[in-house]
Amino acid sequence: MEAGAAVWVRDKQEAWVAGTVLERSAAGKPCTVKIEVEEDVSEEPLTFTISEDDGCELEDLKLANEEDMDHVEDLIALPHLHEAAILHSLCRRFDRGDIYTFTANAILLAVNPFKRLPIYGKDLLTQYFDVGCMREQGIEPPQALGPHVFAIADSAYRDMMKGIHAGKSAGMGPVNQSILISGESGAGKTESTKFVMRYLTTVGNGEGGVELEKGSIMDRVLQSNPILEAFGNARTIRNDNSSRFGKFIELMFDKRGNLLGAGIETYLLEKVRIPSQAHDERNFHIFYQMCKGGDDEERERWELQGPEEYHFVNQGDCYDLRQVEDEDEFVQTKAALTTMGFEASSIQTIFDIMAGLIHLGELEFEASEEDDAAVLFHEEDNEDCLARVCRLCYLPEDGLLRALTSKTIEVGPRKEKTTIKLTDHQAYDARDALAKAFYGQLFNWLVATINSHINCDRKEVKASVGVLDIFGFECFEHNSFEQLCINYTNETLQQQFNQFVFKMEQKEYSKEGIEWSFVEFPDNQDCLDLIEGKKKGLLTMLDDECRLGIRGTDANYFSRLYREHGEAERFEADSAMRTKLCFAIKHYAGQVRYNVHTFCDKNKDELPNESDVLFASSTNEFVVNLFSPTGGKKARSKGKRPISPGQSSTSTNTSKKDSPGFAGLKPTVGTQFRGQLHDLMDMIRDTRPHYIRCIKPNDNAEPDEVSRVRVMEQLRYGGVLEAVRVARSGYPVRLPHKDFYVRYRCLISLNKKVKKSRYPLRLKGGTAMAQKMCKDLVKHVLSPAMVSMKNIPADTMQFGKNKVFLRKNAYDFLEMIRSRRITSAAVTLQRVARGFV
Ligand code: AD9
Ligand code: MG
Repeated sequence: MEAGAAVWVRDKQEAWVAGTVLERSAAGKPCTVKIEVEEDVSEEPLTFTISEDDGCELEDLKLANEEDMDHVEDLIALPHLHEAAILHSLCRRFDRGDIYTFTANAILLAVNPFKRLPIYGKDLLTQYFDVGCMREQGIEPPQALGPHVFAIADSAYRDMMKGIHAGKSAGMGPVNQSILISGESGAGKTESTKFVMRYLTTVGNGEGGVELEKGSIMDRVLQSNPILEAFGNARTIRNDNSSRFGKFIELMFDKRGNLLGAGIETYLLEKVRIPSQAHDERNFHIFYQMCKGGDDEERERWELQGPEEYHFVNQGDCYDLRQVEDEDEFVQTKAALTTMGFEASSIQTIFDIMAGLIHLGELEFEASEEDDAAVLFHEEDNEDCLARVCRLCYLPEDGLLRALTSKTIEVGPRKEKTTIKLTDHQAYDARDALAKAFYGQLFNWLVATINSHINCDRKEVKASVGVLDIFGFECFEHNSFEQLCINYTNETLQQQFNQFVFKMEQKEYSKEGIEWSFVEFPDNQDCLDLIEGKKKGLLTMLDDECRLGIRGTDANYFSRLYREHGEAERFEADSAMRTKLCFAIKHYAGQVRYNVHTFCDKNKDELPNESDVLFASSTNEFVVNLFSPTGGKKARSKGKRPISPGQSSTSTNTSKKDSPGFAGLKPTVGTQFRGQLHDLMDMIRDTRPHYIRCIKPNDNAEPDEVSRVRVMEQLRYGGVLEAVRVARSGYPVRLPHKDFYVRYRCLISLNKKVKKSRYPLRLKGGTAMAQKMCKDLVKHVLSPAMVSMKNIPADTMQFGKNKVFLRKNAYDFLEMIRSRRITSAAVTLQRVARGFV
């Protein structure tokens, strides 16, 4: 390292700080570095020793890039590529308002600005589309547009269109695309999803331009967002608008790229939020919207006052959101339901039931003096309340009271049915379970109905773009079964990313015999095995415990877990944790401590067993259908959908692969969820993935504030550095030899000296022959053109056993000149046809 060289020095508070080498050093000799603390005030110079082998790649000291390189739009272009350089680049760009940065075009890093930026308007959207069109036609756009969420949506759309035009056999990769959005809670996944959807619905609007007609399929697809957010999002301490369910939206297009419709699959709604919320958190938005936003008539009908009054919505002691007013949101929710095509009577029933659930939380019980059985507390008040709940939920009063205070069990060898009374504690549990089940079924029905309104005829569909917005990684002070499932999802997604970016690349290169230096990547397979392993995974062991019925307990489960996994690398449970029935998992994104209390109940997710009879006796057909075994089917009748709405949430669906948790009984939540996740991953495997990795710059949701340590953590556990390395050293495009030859043979005229007859239209012979012809074509035509026209070196293409591997720049160049060639040939043909030539 030369004296005066700019460097980065590892730092606890700032992650990396800038410094300058004071004295020239040689390998093995000490190197003195002066750190630039604010305003160039220097502390004591720090001394580093550089060993023979390390060169400048010391653990705590890295060479900095020149200043003008800090703003690169694609991290691949960073000359010195390490964590410090990536972090610095992202932070400098963020300071300038450039929140988006590419990694090899296929991964977009998005740093949440926590403020509205003027970068999502119609004009800019159109510009991204126009630039995409120009590039497709081989025209260099007059102005370059930077990395953007619209750019990644555009490239997914264009890859899909290329696939449609080329057909599957042409080796262009899968036709269907997916955009996988990941990041911590509050990092910006849902916002990004909405921008992607806006882009795709707009460009899929055919002749219609950027204005979406009210009630059109595009408009309806977009209106699914406010509905799902009202019923499925809530304020948490991490995010005011936190998604409490995961979703995969598949947008379907015809052969011309027009949007035909969409299908939505949802995952694991956090129903436990209905009866209880942590401090500073809220229940689902819809309850506050109704309490605050209903007009006089509605409030009278619902008998609702402010949300402070009700147990189910006041436990977090938090009633407002920082950036939006619930009253305004309610107007939007209602408008969205109408645009979507929900009938007025259904909308009224949904809101009635919501209000009924709020009142259900007010029902209180006490132990009767005679036999300790649960009876209504303060009978008069609670009888009014019971009547109110029953009016709004369309349930018979005696039936509801019976379902909350008694249960039927089978006794004796003949399994005779007998009814026993519940204690007051059990009555409260029954109340809460009923509220969760009601809400969960209603959410399922909403998703199913939305699906039926945005559905399309599958016969017309040529390809799709799927967008995945899953709940972000979570680590609270108290983490339960929900967090385990959420973090399990994120592990699965991270593994998909690893598999695509690292494992598959490396496998493919060695299979094809491509020269390539291998990159280490953070593998999380062992963590997934711990959670979902078939025999002894956490979820399987939980199912085993639940199978024991009342003999299965959380404490037993914990003991078995500890016996089985106590020594596992990813598992931890020291004695202090064990006394509290806690264990920790070392996730890819950090260690999370879970408490197994309530795991069994949550996994079983049982309804009070009187409730079947209760719901069947409802005076309202809607409620009866909601809980009938075929509930939600009505919404399905409109046509075929790729995703069945019955599968749209936790409680109704089973995977095609996994057998139910217990033979003959309702599958457990864990089993269903694992099945759903596996199905999702199977589906994604058949697509070409595009990634958006959202980054949260600080934990306070503050604009213009960056915690470098937090950003670095997210870069590190997301494997961003390794992904950049792989992308830079890798060959993202690969075409089978024959396809490569057929595709680029049209460029032989670039070299006038080459005899056309040497390159026949069709290739005869086997793979070896095809490889030889491709090598010839590259050597004599393509490489010389690349070098002379764009200064692209020849090693940007390599020949594998079956395929030609291309770096991104080589591929872009070839595509550009090929498009030009095809366009000019078409013009000549037209001129000939019109008699001009
Ligand atoms: V969670 O896992 O559902 O809890 P998300 O979905 O990752 O989380 P979300 O998209 O809801 O986070 O973003 C959190 C908040 O950040 C939003 O409510 C906005 O206030 C803010 N945000 C995110 N992205 C942008 C953006 N591109 N521009 C402006 C943004 N604000
Ligand atoms: Mg979200």
